[in-house]
Amino acid sequence: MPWNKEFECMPVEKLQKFQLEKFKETIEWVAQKVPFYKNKFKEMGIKPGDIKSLEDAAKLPFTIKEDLRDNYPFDLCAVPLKDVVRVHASSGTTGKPITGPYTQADLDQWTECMVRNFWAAGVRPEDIVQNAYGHGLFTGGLGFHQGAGKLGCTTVPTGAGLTERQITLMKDFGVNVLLCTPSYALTIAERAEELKVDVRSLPVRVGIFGAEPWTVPMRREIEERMGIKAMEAYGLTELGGPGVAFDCKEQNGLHINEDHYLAEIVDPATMEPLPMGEKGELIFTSLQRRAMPMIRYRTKDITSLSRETCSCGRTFLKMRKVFGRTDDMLIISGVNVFPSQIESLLLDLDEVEPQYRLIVRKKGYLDQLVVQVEAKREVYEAGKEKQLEVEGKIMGHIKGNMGISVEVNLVEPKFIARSEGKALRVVDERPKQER
Ligand code: DLL
Repeated sequence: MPWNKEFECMPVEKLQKFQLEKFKETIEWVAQKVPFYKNKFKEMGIKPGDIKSLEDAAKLPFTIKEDLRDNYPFDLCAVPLKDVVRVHASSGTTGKPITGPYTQADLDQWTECMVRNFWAAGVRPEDIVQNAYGHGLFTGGLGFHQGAGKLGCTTVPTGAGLTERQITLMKDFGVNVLLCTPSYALTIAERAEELKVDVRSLPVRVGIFGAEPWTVPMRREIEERMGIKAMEAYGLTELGGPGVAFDCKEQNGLHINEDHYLAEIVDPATMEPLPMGEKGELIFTSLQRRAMPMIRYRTKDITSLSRETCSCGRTFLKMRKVFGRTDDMLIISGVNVFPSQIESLLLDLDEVEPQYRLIVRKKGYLDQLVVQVEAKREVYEAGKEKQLEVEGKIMGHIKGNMGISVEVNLVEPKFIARSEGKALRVVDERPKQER
């Protein structure tokens, strides 16, 4: 069976018993093997034997990205390097990268999670899969590559970029499944339109997109333009990469691979656990990873969790689509603003392309948000008066829905650099010390 029905559909009580067993093993393992955790537990007066329930997670310290940076490259490793068979890394935008080492068992665990992701998205062994995630240190390329191979698909490892060649191969090979970031999917769709290739009439049927926040209207846009089902993948290097959570046919929340990851939601201001259903910061503890287990890792991703009976039969918790990252949150006129909110509003309007950037500037003491968005060709060519009218309409739409005043800067089609990986949505022009 390519998906793991035993675990994916396990009655919740039994699943939680399994989680507790693995949780205790992990705590014991890091307390013995990782000086960083050994010292932290000692400082807080925690002994592995104190962990008696899943709720006891709340007694444990959090792990943050800076801890990984401070312990770069391998000081959080729980195994000797001779037992590490692969290292991925994430570059980050500042400072040192963080590393993701794997034992062979970790790679097998990851591959299994990827197979679950593919299966739930409706991908089958006879499919031809084009993998346009970056191959290399980034976990997207190799993670999906392993899963597709294990499932028995025909894999085409194009990597990201060279968009025309992506389209040619998609057409020539009769590709059924496309893997890339949602923003790159949009780039591919747009380039195909320019080349007069009708992606909608090609055999490509499913996309599995992730690695960056994207809204439901963006999903619909991609589905419409490519004539595919746009499914989703979620994950992060610190926890092994994609495969942490995945979409099922409902496209209504991502199932978390709970036999491998214990999820919590906390209030990012107080760090107190929040009840099921409330929106906050997502925290994960890995349950079966050996090379670099993570205890209560702060993802900075904002979402909520729900335990519901899903029509797909899976009992795994669902996380809502990620709303944004705590570090992407802007405060404009005292209102918390996430780029995803602006994206949803822009996609409501027919006059603009789904290509935008948010520029944050300082005006006096206040932060000012400039929404730069591409006009549709016909709007742009209709002249200045029409452009001003559309800018006014966008301002009004944002003010009406979010209560904030923004400046709108309508730009010519193709003005904004196209993404091949994670799109750059926010450009912060404020002086560093004032952010
Ligand atoms: O982006 C792993 C990945 C590869 C996931 C391919 C899905 C597909 P990192 O580069 O370490 O790992 O970035 C992790 O990306 O904390 C989120 O902020 C964001 N992210 C990942 N998937 C999603 C998603 C990979 N589906 C960070 N929706 C995470 C929103 C996502 N944000």
